[in-house]
Amino acid sequence: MKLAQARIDIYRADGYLRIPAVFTPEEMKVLRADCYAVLSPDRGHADGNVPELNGVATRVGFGVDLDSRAVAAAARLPRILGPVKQLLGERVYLFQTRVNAKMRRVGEGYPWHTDFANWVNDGIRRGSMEDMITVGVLLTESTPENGAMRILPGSHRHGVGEWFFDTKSVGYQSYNAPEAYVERMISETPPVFVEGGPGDMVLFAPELMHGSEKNRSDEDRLYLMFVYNRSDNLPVESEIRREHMTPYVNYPYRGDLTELADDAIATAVA
Ligand SMILES: O=C(O)CCC(=O)C(=O)O
Repeated sequence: MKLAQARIDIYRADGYLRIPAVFTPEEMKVLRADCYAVLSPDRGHADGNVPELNGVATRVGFGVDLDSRAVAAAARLPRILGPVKQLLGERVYLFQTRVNAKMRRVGEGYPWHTDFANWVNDGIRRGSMEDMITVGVLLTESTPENGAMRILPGSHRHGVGEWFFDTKSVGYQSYNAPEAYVERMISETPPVFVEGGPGDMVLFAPELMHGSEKNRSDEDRLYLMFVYNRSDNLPVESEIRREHMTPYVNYPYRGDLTELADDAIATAVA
């Protein structure tokens, strides 16, 4: 798949782009089942999972593709890699795969931040929208009540923004935006919820401000996230400034990605 110029223009102006109905219901069934399995302590790479601060559920499962052939295939589908290569260039690798789980009633939120404030501290030097991109696949409904991601459209134009080293909010080391900066940014651009249903996709830039509230509903909310980076923008080991609870935050394989066939999820599980 290739993005039409009008969609590229929206992405560049707003720092994000929603694309509805990218996956079929059958594909979603497979991906969702695999992602739930990854969130359980029985997964192959159980050291990829990070718990909620309250300890009652898994918050994020990293390295999802290591335990799911369907997810590994999804990350290489032309529907995703086509647009990613249009925006970043031909040589890209997977920087990170993760499931952001927000379990019913217990899944906590995320303070406002830009992802690149975190990744620059993981040794990545360049985080513009031409260098990196996150592709989020909605595995469930995403609503304000169940903790849909909120973003500030256009905020990527401020670059990585202000940040502080936060060891408290979420239970692991992260870099979040100071309150006064968030207030200033919100007064400039009102937040927008990333609402949608299973199979929808959202692309967003590393310098886009975003965050979310806890899940107050009786339904789980799950996103499957793929982060792509240009192959000439690898992390610089000597510039890593935070420690992780799991080895799979900076994805361990760095080979250039090539597209599979469009039915690769079905063939991965056949
Ligand atoms: O999953 C969410 O609600 C927010 C995700 C987020 O902020 C992130 O993964 O950087």
